[in-house]
Amino acid sequence: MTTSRSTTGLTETGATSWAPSVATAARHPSPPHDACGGQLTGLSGEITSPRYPESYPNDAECRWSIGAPDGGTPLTLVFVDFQVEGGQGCGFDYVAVFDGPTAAAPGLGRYCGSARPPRTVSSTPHLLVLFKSDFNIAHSHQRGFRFAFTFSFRNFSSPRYPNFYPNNLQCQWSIQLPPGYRVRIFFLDMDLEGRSSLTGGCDYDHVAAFDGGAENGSLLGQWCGQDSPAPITSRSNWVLLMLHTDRNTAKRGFSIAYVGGDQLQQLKRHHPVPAPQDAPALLAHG
Ligand SMILES: [Ca+2]
Ligand SMILES: [Ca+2]
Repeated sequence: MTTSRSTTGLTETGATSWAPSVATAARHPSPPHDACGGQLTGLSGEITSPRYPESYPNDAECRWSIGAPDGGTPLTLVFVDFQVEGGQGCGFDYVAVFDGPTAAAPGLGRYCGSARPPRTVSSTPHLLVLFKSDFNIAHSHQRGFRFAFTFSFRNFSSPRYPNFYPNNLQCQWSIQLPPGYRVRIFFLDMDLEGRSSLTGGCDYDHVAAFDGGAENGSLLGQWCGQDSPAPITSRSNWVLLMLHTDRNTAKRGFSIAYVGGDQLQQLKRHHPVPAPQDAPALLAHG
């Protein structure tokens, strides 16, 4: 059986924006090098550790306090890349997340090493992300981290994820937002059958994203194996994601999160973004 639904995820009053949340970050007074941290008041944005993806400095202490200026709904935090010096109890370098505007709030987790922290949802409209590094780095290169925050993440994954996906799939997910919005997609996990050794291409299993909501739209990218693409942003308000699998060799699949961004890049109002009514459409042919 075949079903097809489109998701209209955001309303016009739920304006989100990429640039303002970063542009309005007020930096703490800090040493001349590697300023970090700040008050983030946008509805969504992305942050990286100092010097990312080069090694972060020693003796760093960064505090990102994230929250909508007039309250709102819980925040979601997603780490899209993570590599911080590990150690027993994360005693050397670490990232800690607190469920409120300061480090006095309850801790939600303390992370180090190269395992990406889990998706975090606050119970208040505020989160504090604290990063500390000690006086040295045990191993040569630690690239640090990149995380995204928003009030409106949606996510989905391949069929049966994280178990092996079925063979002979032709799945599509249609992400449609109101006119004027763009779709920002974060790849949280990807494990598909690898490239062809003959052609070097994603000939067997692959996921592809098309701008414009149709297969004849412009290709935003095509991935396979253990690719870990940087986040992508559409030019239109409609993205079609397709998963193709061939007749043998299955893997874990993929997990993706997305959010809508306002093309005008102006944050006029600060309403929280209501959750979409429907999950993305899944079109699977057995
Ligand atoms: Ca260190
Ligand atoms: Ca396959």
